[in-house]
Amino acid sequence: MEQDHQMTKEDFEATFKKLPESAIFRLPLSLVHGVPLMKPIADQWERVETFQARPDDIFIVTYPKAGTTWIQEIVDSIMNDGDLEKNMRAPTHVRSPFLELFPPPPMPSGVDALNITPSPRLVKTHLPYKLVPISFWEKKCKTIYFARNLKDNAVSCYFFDQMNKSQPDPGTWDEYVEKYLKGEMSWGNWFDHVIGWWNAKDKHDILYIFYEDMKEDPKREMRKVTKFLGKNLSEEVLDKIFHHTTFEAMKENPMANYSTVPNIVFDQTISPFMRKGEVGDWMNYFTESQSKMFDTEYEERMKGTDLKFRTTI
Ligand code: PPS
Repeated sequence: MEQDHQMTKEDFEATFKKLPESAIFRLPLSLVHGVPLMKPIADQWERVETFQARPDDIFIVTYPKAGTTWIQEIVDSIMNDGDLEKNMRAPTHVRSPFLELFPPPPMPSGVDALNITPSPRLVKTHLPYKLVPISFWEKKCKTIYFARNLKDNAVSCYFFDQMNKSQPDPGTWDEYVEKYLKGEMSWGNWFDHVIGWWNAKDKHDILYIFYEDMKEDPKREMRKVTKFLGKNLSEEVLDKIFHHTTFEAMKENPMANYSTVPNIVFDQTISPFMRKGEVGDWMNYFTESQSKMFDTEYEERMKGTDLKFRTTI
């Protein structure tokens, strides 16, 4: 079903072109309860905080660049019982609106888009556990947390921040790794995020899964998601979903590759949204000393948790 809040790429572009670049692009981040967020989110925080969940909402939660779009496509496919025509109804951000996003009007905010999305809604958020609207838990919504290892996550963020003008300028890779480890990033520190959600997983209806596991054996992980969502799909349907959600298929799919976002915002000539989709790409960018610095911080920060990540498969 087409949804009312779908705007064309041209509408998007026209809106951005009307505004001075300095008012919308490369803005510094603002703190919300100690977490750095994009300024428009901080300015309209009350709208996020008071967001009303519905009991059949499915929350898809990630740290940025952990593979959100991938798990969104998988969840939508499962919810459509493998009827992939339905996945082609609209781009990812319309099928699964981004709760805390506030693009310049008249583009709808995530909250406005969600308010007119029919149930069951697939709600995307990058919020750390401590910032989640209370209504999430009051309504006992099912939540899928998709996590990716620190090093690949950092590389993916670096390339994204170069092409995505709504984020602060990433600077050089050497500058970026320092900032990344300190958590001076949109949505804050990677450790706080992955550990916060890990600790929450037994208190709520949360399925915590990993990018690396999904790469290793997609159908095994998709079966976990299917079961968690209370669905029962045949192997044949799972096969279809597997083929539909490979990196190669999604890179070519205009409803999944963000080609509907104008270049003025996502300049995919700098770096494509579907960049590499691999585990271990970090080895192409980290120097030995940067890798050691990350390993040291990882050991320190992960002490006392049984949460484990793999940086290779
Ligand atoms: S965002 O902007 O936070 O929503 O971005 P997000 O979707 O979380 O992350 C984008 C990265 O996920 C990779 N990706 C995939 N990997 C494997 N298989 C599939 N199907 C897939 N779809 C997206 C995408 O390539 C980005 O990772 P990098 O490492 O940059 O390639």
